[in-house]
Amino acid sequence: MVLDSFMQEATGDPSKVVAVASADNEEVIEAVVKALKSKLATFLLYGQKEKINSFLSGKKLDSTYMNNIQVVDAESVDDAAKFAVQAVNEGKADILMKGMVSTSVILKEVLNKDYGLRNGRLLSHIAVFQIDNFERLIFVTDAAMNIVPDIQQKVEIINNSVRFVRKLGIDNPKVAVISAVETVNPNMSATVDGALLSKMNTRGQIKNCIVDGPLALDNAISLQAAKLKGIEGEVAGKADIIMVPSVDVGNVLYKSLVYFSKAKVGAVILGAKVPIVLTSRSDSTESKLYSLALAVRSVR
Ligand code: COD
Repeated sequence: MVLDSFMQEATGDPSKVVAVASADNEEVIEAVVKALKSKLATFLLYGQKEKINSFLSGKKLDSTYMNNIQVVDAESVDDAAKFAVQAVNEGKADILMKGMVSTSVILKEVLNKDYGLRNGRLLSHIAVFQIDNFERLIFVTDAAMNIVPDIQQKVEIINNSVRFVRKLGIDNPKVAVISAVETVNPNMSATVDGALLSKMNTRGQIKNCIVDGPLALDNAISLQAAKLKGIEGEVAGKADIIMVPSVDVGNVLYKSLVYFSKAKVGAVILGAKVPIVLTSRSDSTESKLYSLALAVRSVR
């Protein structure tokens, strides 16, 4: 399974509508245009209308594509985020995408009690990595939303990720709850949570997946490392989902994979009324497209 296969599955039927918060930026328009050309979705673009139109006119799109774009003027970045979230709430769009707006600004709009996109569940982030010379996709959660989740939030983060991964075709994903070590140390809360989550899974409190923890990253993803340490079980060395203890750990893992390993990545926020594409401003066009494809694929 590779990210391009999700891309292929998501293209060709542009029936889903994406509301983009703050689209007045060349890189964002670049991704939108590529998505339009591969018939991934149609777009509602919020931001400074003149700027958006001038970027679009530079792309010389014919009317077939222009008919699939609507530009809505928003004076400020905050307004663009608010209008895009409201559009989703009113059923005008199926997916929300972050443009040139900061993560916290868009997330605060998403969490707004009056017009936000809460669905009674915890919202959490998942990133899907395709890593050269590594045989399977690796899912990392939560690298962007929940700062230091407690045990109940970790249960919800696992549930969100399992629901998502199952939609992509992995029926019984292996979830590694990672920490710096693979033994329980009462002074390291991530190890204690790992053991609890693992037990909750064997007792049926977390379903549709196999959870093991605590595991260190090496023995979660490498069978050889797991064997060397004498760690057995269905997850050690074979993890699909890496659940990190905090946003700091997740963010460093995300950026290490992208910058050191040149991994390909797509990412979405789960648990809201609709999937939210929350790539960072520095992410490549390719990464924005993979994220859109994952979002489209998960609502089909
Ligand atoms: N899911 C559902 N509801 C939530 C969540 C969540 N993950 N987080 C908060 N809420 C609800 C709370 O229950 C409350 O009702 C309301 O939202 C406000 O909660 P606060 O006061 O904790 O939330 P904020 O607005 O101060 O912060 C929420 C953020 C998501 C902005 C905050 O958690 C954050 O800054 N996260 C990290 C974002 C980031 O910088 N990522 C790294 C780079 S990509």
